[in-house]
Amino acid sequence: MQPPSSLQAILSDRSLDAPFVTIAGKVAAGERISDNDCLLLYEKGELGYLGALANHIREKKHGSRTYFNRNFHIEPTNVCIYTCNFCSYSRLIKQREEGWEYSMDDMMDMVKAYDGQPVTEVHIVGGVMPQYNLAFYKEFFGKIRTHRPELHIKGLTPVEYYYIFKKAKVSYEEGFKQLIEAGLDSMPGGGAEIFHPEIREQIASDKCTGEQWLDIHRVWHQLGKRSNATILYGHMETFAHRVHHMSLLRELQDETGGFQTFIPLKFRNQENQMSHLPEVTTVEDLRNYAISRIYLDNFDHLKAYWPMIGRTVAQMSLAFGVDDIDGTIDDTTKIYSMAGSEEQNPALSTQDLVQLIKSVNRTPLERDTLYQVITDYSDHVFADEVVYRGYTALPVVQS
Ligand code: V47
Ligand code: SF4
Repeated sequence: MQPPSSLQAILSDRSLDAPFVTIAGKVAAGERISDNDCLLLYEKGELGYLGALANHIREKKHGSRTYFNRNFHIEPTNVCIYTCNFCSYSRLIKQREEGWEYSMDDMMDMVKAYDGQPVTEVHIVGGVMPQYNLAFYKEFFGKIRTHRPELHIKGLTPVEYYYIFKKAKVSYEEGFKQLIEAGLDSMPGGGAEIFHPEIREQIASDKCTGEQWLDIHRVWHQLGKRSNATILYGHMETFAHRVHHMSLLRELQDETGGFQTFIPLKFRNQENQMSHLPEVTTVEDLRNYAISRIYLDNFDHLKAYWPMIGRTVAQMSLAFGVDDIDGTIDDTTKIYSMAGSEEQNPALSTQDLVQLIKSVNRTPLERDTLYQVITDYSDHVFADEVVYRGYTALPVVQS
Protein backbone atom coordinates (compact mmCIF):
# COMPACT_ATOMS: atom_id res chain seq x y z
CA MET A 1 0.00 0.00 0.00
CA GLN A 2 1.21 3.50 -0.86
CA PRO A 3 1.53 5.83 2.11
CA PRO A 4 -0.66 8.92 1.70
CA SER A 5 1.00 11.95 0.13
CA SER A 6 1.57 15.02 2.26
CA LEU A 7 -0.96 17.81 2.56
CA GLN A 8 1.58 20.11 0.91
CA ALA A 9 1.68 17.83 -2.16
CA ILE A 10 -2.14 17.84 -2.26
CA LEU A 11 -2.28 21.64 -2.11
CA SER A 12 0.11 22.00 -5.01
CA ASP A 13 -1.62 19.38 -7.17
CA ARG A 14 -2.92 21.39 -10.16
CA SER A 15 -5.09 18.52 -11.40
CA LEU A 16 -7.27 18.43 -8.28
CA ASP A 17 -10.89 19.59 -8.64
CA ALA A 18 -11.66 22.95 -7.00
CA PRO A 19 -13.90 21.66 -4.16
CA PHE A 20 -11.15 19.26 -3.05
CA VAL A 21 -8.61 22.09 -3.08
CA THR A 22 -10.98 24.15 -0.91
CA ILE A 23 -11.42 21.31 1.59
CA ALA A 24 -7.65 20.70 1.73
CA GLY A 25 -7.21 24.47 2.34
CA LYS A 26 -9.66 24.30 5.26
CA VAL A 27 -7.74 21.40 6.77
CA ALA A 28 -4.42 23.23 6.31
CA ALA A 29 -5.89 26.30 8.04
CA GLY A 30 -7.36 24.21 10.89
CA GLU A 31 -10.91 25.13 9.86
CA ARG A 32 -13.98 22.95 10.26
CA ILE A 33 -15.41 21.29 7.15
CA SER A 34 -19.17 21.45 6.47
CA ASP A 35 -21.67 18.59 6.18
CA ASN A 36 -21.69 19.09 2.40
CA ASP A 37 -17.89 18.90 2.30
CA CYS A 38 -18.09 15.68 4.28
CA LEU A 39 -20.66 14.19 1.90
CA LEU A 40 -18.46 15.07 -1.05
CA LEU A 41 -15.50 13.33 0.63
CA TYR A 42 -17.61 10.20 1.07
CA GLU A 43 -18.92 10.30 -2.49
CA LYS A 44 -15.78 11.22 -4.36
CA GLY A 45 -12.78 11.43 -2.01
CA GLU A 46 -9.94 9.27 -3.22
CA LEU A 47 -8.06 7.19 -0.64
CA GLY A 48 -4.64 8.87 -1.03
CA TYR A 49 -6.15 12.36 -0.79
CA LEU A 50 -8.21 11.47 2.30
CA GLY A 51 -5.20 9.83 3.93
CA ALA A 52 -3.05 12.93 3.42
CA LEU A 53 -5.65 15.18 5.07
CA ALA A 54 -6.43 12.81 7.92
CA ASN A 55 -2.76 12.06 8.61
CA HIS A 56 -2.01 15.79 8.74
CA ILE A 57 -4.70 16.28 11.40
CA ARG A 58 -3.62 13.17 13.31
CA GLU A 59 -0.01 14.29 13.44
CA LYS A 60 -0.94 17.85 14.34
CA LYS A 61 -2.90 16.51 17.31
CA HIS A 62 -0.69 13.59 18.35
CA GLY A 63 2.52 13.45 16.30
CA SER A 64 3.28 9.75 15.94
CA ARG A 65 1.86 8.92 19.41
CA THR A 66 -0.37 5.86 19.33
CA TYR A 67 -2.34 4.74 22.35
CA PHE A 68 -3.41 1.40 23.73
CA ASN A 69 -4.49 0.19 27.13
CA ARG A 70 -4.54 -2.98 29.19
CA ASN A 71 -8.11 -4.01 29.65
CA PHE A 72 -10.53 -6.89 29.80
CA HIS A 73 -14.23 -7.19 29.09
CA ILE A 74 -17.08 -8.63 31.11
CA GLU A 75 -20.25 -9.43 29.17
CA PRO A 76 -22.85 -10.22 31.86
CA THR A 77 -25.24 -11.88 29.41
CA ASN A 78 -25.87 -12.36 25.72
CA VAL A 79 -29.59 -12.91 26.26
CA CYS A 80 -31.42 -9.75 25.27
CA ILE A 81 -34.96 -8.43 25.18
CA TYR A 82 -34.08 -6.44 22.05
CA THR A 83 -33.84 -7.74 18.50
CA CYS A 84 -31.21 -5.73 16.61
CA ASN A 85 -30.92 -7.33 13.19
CA PHE A 86 -27.15 -6.90 12.92
CA CYS A 87 -26.43 -8.62 16.24
CA SER A 88 -24.86 -12.08 15.96
CA TYR A 89 -24.15 -12.30 19.61
CA SER A 90 -27.49 -12.09 21.37
CA ARG A 91 -30.12 -14.76 22.03
CA LEU A 92 -33.82 -14.07 22.58
CA ILE A 93 -35.36 -14.96 25.94
CA LYS A 94 -37.05 -17.97 24.36
CA GLN A 95 -33.57 -19.28 23.34
CA ARG A 96 -31.92 -18.36 26.63
CA GLU A 97 -30.55 -21.88 27.19
CA GLU A 98 -28.22 -21.24 24.20
CA GLY A 99 -26.76 -18.16 25.88
CA TRP A 100 -25.14 -17.19 29.17
CA GLU A 101 -26.41 -15.19 32.15
CA TYR A 102 -23.63 -14.72 34.69
CA SER A 103 -24.29 -14.25 38.37
CA MET A 104 -22.64 -11.55 40.48
CA ASP A 105 -20.27 -14.19 41.89
CA ASP A 106 -19.35 -15.44 38.38
CA MET A 107 -18.45 -11.91 37.37
CA MET A 108 -16.51 -11.15 40.55
CA ASP A 109 -14.49 -14.31 39.85
CA MET A 110 -13.68 -12.83 36.41
CA VAL A 111 -12.47 -9.63 38.08
CA LYS A 112 -10.43 -11.60 40.63
CA ALA A 113 -8.81 -13.63 37.85
CA TYR A 114 -6.86 -10.41 37.03
CA ASP A 115 -5.57 -9.89 40.56
CA GLY A 116 -1.89 -9.06 40.39
CA GLN A 117 -2.01 -8.34 36.65
CA PRO A 118 -1.39 -4.80 35.42
CA VAL A 119 -4.80 -4.17 33.80
CA THR A 120 -6.23 -0.68 34.31
CA GLU A 121 -9.76 -0.97 32.90
CA VAL A 122 -12.73 -3.32 32.90
CA HIS A 123 -15.18 -2.76 30.03
CA ILE A 124 -18.65 -4.06 30.94
CA VAL A 125 -21.36 -4.39 28.29
CA GLY A 126 -23.85 -7.04 27.23
CA GLY A 127 -27.48 -7.84 26.53
CA VAL A 128 -30.43 -6.21 28.28
CA MET A 129 -32.33 -8.43 30.74
CA PRO A 130 -34.64 -7.59 33.67
CA GLN A 131 -32.46 -9.16 36.38
CA TYR A 132 -29.56 -6.85 35.46
CA ASN A 133 -31.24 -3.81 36.95
CA LEU A 134 -30.10 -0.69 38.78
CA ALA A 135 -29.77 -2.49 42.14
CA PHE A 136 -27.71 -5.27 40.48
CA TYR A 137 -25.26 -2.90 38.83
CA LYS A 138 -24.93 -0.73 41.96
CA GLU A 139 -23.95 -3.81 43.91
CA PHE A 140 -21.65 -5.13 41.16
CA PHE A 141 -19.79 -1.83 40.64
CA GLY A 142 -19.54 -1.42 44.41
CA LYS A 143 -17.98 -4.87 44.78
CA ILE A 144 -15.42 -4.18 42.03
CA ARG A 145 -14.57 -0.85 43.62
CA THR A 146 -14.05 -2.46 47.04
CA HIS A 147 -12.04 -5.36 45.64
CA ARG A 148 -9.79 -3.31 43.35
CA PRO A 149 -10.20 0.43 43.99
CA GLU A 150 -7.92 1.64 41.19
CA LEU A 151 -9.52 -0.42 38.36
CA HIS A 152 -11.41 1.95 36.02
CA ILE A 153 -15.00 0.80 35.44
CA LYS A 154 -16.14 1.65 31.89
CA GLY A 155 -19.65 0.34 31.95
CA LEU A 156 -22.87 -0.06 29.98
CA THR A 157 -24.38 2.04 27.21
CA PRO A 158 -27.49 4.21 26.85
CA VAL A 159 -29.28 1.08 25.61
CA GLU A 160 -28.95 -0.46 29.08
CA TYR A 161 -29.30 2.84 30.97
CA TYR A 162 -32.51 3.81 29.20
CA TYR A 163 -34.04 0.48 30.21
CA ILE A 164 -32.78 0.23 33.80
CA PHE A 165 -33.45 3.85 34.77
CA LYS A 166 -36.98 3.64 33.37
CA LYS A 167 -37.61 0.41 35.26
CA ALA A 168 -36.24 1.92 38.47
CA LYS A 169 -38.36 5.06 37.85
CA VAL A 170 -35.40 7.41 38.26
CA SER A 171 -34.22 10.26 36.05
CA TYR A 172 -31.02 9.78 34.03
CA GLU A 173 -29.31 12.17 36.44
CA GLU A 174 -30.44 10.38 39.59
CA GLY A 175 -29.61 6.94 38.17
CA PHE A 176 -26.12 8.06 37.19
CA LYS A 177 -25.50 9.68 40.57
CA GLN A 178 -26.27 6.38 42.28
CA LEU A 179 -23.98 4.43 39.94
CA ILE A 180 -21.14 6.96 40.26
CA GLU A 181 -21.45 6.65 44.02
CA ALA A 182 -21.13 2.86 43.59
CA GLY A 183 -17.99 3.11 41.43
CA LEU A 184 -18.88 3.74 37.76
CA ASP A 185 -16.17 5.84 36.06
CA SER A 186 -16.96 6.22 32.37
CA MET A 187 -19.28 5.11 29.56
CA PRO A 188 -18.24 3.21 26.43
CA GLY A 189 -19.50 4.21 23.01
CA GLY A 190 -21.80 1.34 22.07
CA GLY A 191 -25.45 1.33 21.12
CA ALA A 192 -25.17 4.32 18.78
CA GLU A 193 -25.46 2.30 15.54
CA ILE A 194 -26.98 4.81 13.07
CA PHE A 195 -29.01 7.59 14.66
CA HIS A 196 -31.18 8.42 11.64
CA PRO A 197 -34.66 6.87 12.21
CA GLU A 198 -34.88 5.81 8.53
CA ILE A 199 -32.10 3.26 9.21
CA ARG A 200 -32.41 2.76 12.97
CA GLU A 201 -35.98 1.50 12.54
CA GLN A 202 -34.72 -1.17 10.14
CA ILE A 203 -31.70 -2.38 12.10
CA ALA A 204 -32.47 -1.66 15.77
CA SER A 205 -36.16 -0.85 15.96
CA ASP A 206 -36.90 -1.60 19.61
CA LYS A 207 -34.03 -0.16 21.64
CA CYS A 208 -33.41 3.47 22.62
CA THR A 209 -33.66 6.03 19.83
CA GLY A 210 -30.77 8.11 18.56
CA GLU A 211 -32.15 11.11 20.42
CA GLN A 212 -32.32 9.16 23.69
CA TRP A 213 -28.75 7.92 23.16
CA LEU A 214 -27.56 11.51 22.77
CA ASP A 215 -29.63 12.78 25.74
CA ILE A 216 -28.14 10.14 28.03
CA HIS A 217 -24.58 11.07 27.00
CA ARG A 218 -25.44 14.77 27.49
CA VAL A 219 -26.53 14.16 31.10
CA TRP A 220 -23.45 11.99 31.73
CA HIS A 221 -21.19 14.77 30.45
CA GLN A 222 -23.04 17.37 32.50
CA LEU A 223 -22.08 15.34 35.57
CA GLY A 224 -18.44 15.95 34.58
CA LYS A 225 -17.89 12.45 33.19
CA ARG A 226 -16.35 11.20 29.95
CA SER A 227 -17.60 8.78 27.32
CA ASN A 228 -16.94 7.45 23.81
CA ALA A 229 -19.08 7.38 20.68
CA THR A 230 -19.41 4.81 17.90
CA ILE A 231 -21.04 4.40 14.50
CA LEU A 232 -22.00 1.04 12.99
CA TYR A 233 -21.24 1.51 9.29
CA GLY A 234 -21.20 -0.51 6.10
CA HIS A 235 -24.66 -2.09 5.94
CA MET A 236 -27.77 -0.39 4.55
CA GLU A 237 -26.98 3.21 5.47
CA THR A 238 -26.09 5.82 2.85
CA PHE A 239 -23.18 8.23 3.12
CA ALA A 240 -25.71 10.94 4.03
CA HIS A 241 -26.78 8.87 7.06
CA ARG A 242 -23.14 8.65 8.19
CA VAL A 243 -22.75 12.42 7.87
CA HIS A 244 -26.01 12.98 9.78
CA HIS A 245 -24.80 10.66 12.57
CA MET A 246 -21.46 12.42 12.92
CA SER A 247 -23.08 15.87 12.72
CA LEU A 248 -25.18 15.08 15.81
CA LEU A 249 -22.06 13.90 17.64
CA ARG A 250 -20.07 16.97 16.62
CA GLU A 251 -22.91 19.19 17.80
CA LEU A 252 -23.15 17.49 21.20
CA GLN A 253 -19.39 17.62 21.57
CA ASP A 254 -19.46 21.39 20.92
CA GLU A 255 -22.00 21.65 23.74
CA THR A 256 -20.38 19.39 26.37
CA GLY A 257 -16.83 18.44 25.36
CA GLY A 258 -17.40 15.11 27.12
CA PHE A 259 -16.50 12.67 24.33
CA GLN A 260 -12.98 11.31 24.29
CA THR A 261 -12.89 8.97 21.32
CA PHE A 262 -14.82 8.15 18.17
CA ILE A 263 -14.85 4.47 17.21
CA PRO A 264 -16.18 3.47 13.76
CA LEU A 265 -17.43 -0.14 13.97
CA LYS A 266 -17.52 -2.06 10.71
CA PHE A 267 -20.65 -4.17 10.21
CA ARG A 268 -19.70 -7.88 10.18
CA ASN A 269 -22.22 -10.12 8.50
CA GLN A 270 -21.91 -13.65 9.93
CA GLU A 271 -24.84 -15.35 11.66
CA ASN A 272 -27.22 -12.43 11.88
CA GLN A 273 -30.45 -11.20 10.28
CA MET A 274 -28.46 -8.98 7.90
CA SER A 275 -26.11 -11.68 6.58
CA HIS A 276 -27.39 -11.09 3.04
CA LEU A 277 -25.61 -7.71 3.03
CA PRO A 278 -21.99 -7.80 1.86
CA GLU A 279 -19.29 -6.31 4.06
CA VAL A 280 -17.53 -3.18 2.81
CA THR A 281 -13.94 -3.34 1.58
CA THR A 282 -10.79 -2.43 3.46
CA VAL A 283 -10.44 0.63 1.24
CA GLU A 284 -13.86 1.77 2.45
CA ASP A 285 -12.80 1.14 6.06
CA LEU A 286 -9.74 3.34 5.60
CA ARG A 287 -11.70 6.05 3.78
CA ASN A 288 -14.21 6.01 6.62
CA TYR A 289 -11.52 6.41 9.29
CA ALA A 290 -9.95 9.26 7.36
CA ILE A 291 -13.24 11.11 6.78
CA SER A 292 -14.20 10.74 10.47
CA ARG A 293 -10.84 12.26 11.45
CA ILE A 294 -11.29 15.16 9.04
CA TYR A 295 -14.92 15.90 10.02
CA LEU A 296 -14.85 15.39 13.81
CA ASP A 297 -12.44 18.23 14.54
CA ASN A 298 -13.58 18.46 18.17
CA PHE A 299 -12.85 14.79 19.05
CA ASP A 300 -9.36 14.26 20.45
CA HIS A 301 -9.07 10.60 19.53
CA LEU A 302 -10.03 8.17 16.78
CA LYS A 303 -9.92 4.47 17.59
CA ALA A 304 -9.57 1.39 15.37
CA TYR A 305 -10.97 -1.45 17.43
CA TRP A 306 -8.69 -4.30 16.36
CA PRO A 307 -10.92 -7.27 17.41
CA MET A 308 -13.51 -6.02 14.92
CA ILE A 309 -11.31 -4.88 12.04
CA GLY A 310 -8.37 -7.26 12.47
CA ARG A 311 -4.85 -6.34 13.49
CA THR A 312 -3.54 -5.70 9.95
CA VAL A 313 -6.18 -3.13 9.05
CA ALA A 314 -5.77 -1.61 12.52
CA GLN A 315 -2.09 -1.11 11.68
CA MET A 316 -2.90 0.46 8.30
CA SER A 317 -5.49 2.76 9.90
CA LEU A 318 -2.65 4.49 11.80
CA ALA A 319 -1.83 6.24 8.50
CA PHE A 320 -5.47 7.29 8.00
CA GLY A 321 -6.20 9.36 11.10
CA VAL A 322 -6.33 6.71 13.84
CA ASP A 323 -4.28 7.24 17.01
CA ASP A 324 -5.68 4.50 19.29
CA ILE A 325 -6.04 0.75 18.84
CA ASP A 326 -7.85 -0.13 22.11
CA GLY A 327 -6.36 -2.76 24.35
CA THR A 328 -5.10 -6.20 25.20
CA ILE A 329 -8.72 -7.53 25.55
CA ASP A 330 -7.42 -10.97 26.56
CA ASP A 331 -10.10 -12.94 24.69
CA THR A 332 -12.87 -11.57 26.91
CA THR A 333 -15.30 -10.31 24.26
CA LYS A 334 -17.47 -12.43 22.00
CA ILE A 335 -19.32 -9.65 20.13
CA TYR A 336 -17.08 -9.72 17.05
CA SER A 337 -15.90 -13.32 16.95
CA MET A 338 -19.58 -14.33 16.80
CA ALA A 339 -20.17 -11.83 13.97
CA GLY A 340 -17.38 -13.22 11.77
CA SER A 341 -14.35 -11.10 12.57
CA GLU A 342 -11.02 -12.61 11.54
CA GLU A 343 -10.01 -12.28 15.20
CA GLN A 344 -11.67 -15.38 16.64
CA ASN A 345 -9.94 -15.28 20.04
CA PRO A 346 -8.99 -11.64 20.43
CA ALA A 347 -6.03 -11.32 22.77
CA LEU A 348 -2.80 -9.41 22.28
CA SER A 349 -0.03 -9.09 24.80
CA THR A 350 1.47 -5.70 25.54
CA GLN A 351 4.50 -6.81 23.53
CA ASP A 352 2.26 -7.68 20.53
CA LEU A 353 0.55 -4.28 20.65
CA VAL A 354 3.83 -2.41 21.00
CA GLN A 355 5.33 -4.28 18.04
CA LEU A 356 2.25 -3.74 15.87
CA ILE A 357 2.56 0.00 16.49
CA LYS A 358 6.35 0.21 16.17
CA SER A 359 6.39 -1.73 12.92
CA VAL A 360 4.48 1.09 11.21
CA ASN A 361 6.85 3.65 12.67
CA ARG A 362 4.55 5.02 15.35
CA THR A 363 5.24 5.62 19.03
CA PRO A 364 3.45 3.15 21.34
CA LEU A 365 2.08 4.59 24.57
CA GLU A 366 0.16 2.65 27.15
CA ARG A 367 -2.60 4.91 28.46
CA ASP A 368 -5.27 4.71 31.11
CA THR A 369 -8.93 5.14 30.15
CA LEU A 370 -8.67 8.94 30.39
CA TYR A 371 -5.56 9.06 28.16
CA GLN A 372 -3.02 9.67 30.93
CA VAL A 373 0.20 8.06 29.71
CA ILE A 374 1.29 5.13 31.84
CA THR A 375 4.33 3.91 29.87
CA ASP A 376 6.13 5.20 26.79
CA TYR A 377 7.43 2.15 24.93
CA SER A 378 9.45 4.01 22.27
CA ASP A 379 12.80 2.84 23.59
CA HIS A 380 11.66 -0.30 25.33
CA VAL A 381 13.16 -3.54 24.02
CA PHE A 382 11.44 -6.79 24.97
CA ALA A 383 13.67 -9.76 25.72
CA ASP A 384 12.54 -11.73 22.63
CA GLU A 385 11.68 -8.81 20.34
CA VAL A 386 10.44 -9.74 16.85
CA VAL A 387 11.32 -7.32 14.07
CA TYR A 388 8.49 -6.94 11.54
CA ARG A 389 9.55 -6.33 7.96
CA GLY A 390 7.87 -5.13 4.81
CA TYR A 391 6.13 -2.00 6.05
CA THR A 392 6.82 1.41 4.61
CA ALA A 393 7.90 3.86 7.28
CA LEU A 394 5.81 7.03 7.20
CA PRO A 395 7.45 10.42 7.60
CA VAL A 396 6.36 12.20 10.78
CA VAL A 397 5.14 15.75 10.20
CA GLN A 398 6.37 18.20 12.82
CA SER A 399 3.51 20.33 14.16
O1 V47 B 1 -23.26 -1.22 19.90
C1 V47 B 1 -22.79 -5.58 17.36
C2 V47 B 1 -21.56 -3.37 17.64
C3 V47 B 1 -21.20 -2.48 19.69
C4 V47 B 1 -22.10 -6.15 15.38
O2 V47 B 1 -16.17 2.61 23.91
C5 V47 B 1 -21.45 -4.98 15.76
O3 V47 B 1 -14.12 1.92 23.97
C6 V47 B 1 -20.32 -4.96 13.78
O4 V47 B 1 -19.49 -0.26 21.34
N1 V47 B 1 -20.93 -6.07 13.33
C7 V47 B 1 -20.65 -2.75 21.09
N2 V47 B 1 -20.57 -4.38 14.97
C8 V47 B 1 -19.14 -2.59 21.16
C9 V47 B 1 -18.71 -1.16 21.41
C10 V47 B 1 -17.30 -0.85 21.75
C11 V47 B 1 -16.29 -1.72 21.37
C12 V47 B 1 -14.98 -1.40 21.71
C13 V47 B 1 -14.65 -0.28 22.42
C14 V47 B 1 -15.67 0.58 22.80
C15 V47 B 1 -15.31 1.78 23.62
C16 V47 B 1 -17.00 0.32 22.46
O5 V47 B 1 -20.83 -3.53 18.83
C17 V47 B 1 -22.69 -2.41 19.51
C18 V47 B 1 -22.81 -2.57 17.99
O6 V47 B 1 -22.66 -1.32 17.36
N3 V47 B 1 -21.93 -4.65 16.97
N4 V47 B 1 -22.91 -6.52 16.39
C19 V47 B 1 -21.81 -6.71 14.09
N5 V47 B 1 -22.42 -7.78 13.62
FE1 SF4 C 1 -29.26 -6.63 22.46
FE2 SF4 C 1 -27.14 -5.05 22.10
FE3 SF4 C 1 -27.48 -7.21 20.53
FE4 SF4 C 1 -29.12 -5.12 20.26
S1 SF4 C 1 -26.87 -5.10 19.86
S2 SF4 C 1 -29.75 -7.27 20.37
S3 SF4 C 1 -29.29 -4.38 22.35
S4 SF4 C 1 -27.09 -7.23 22.72
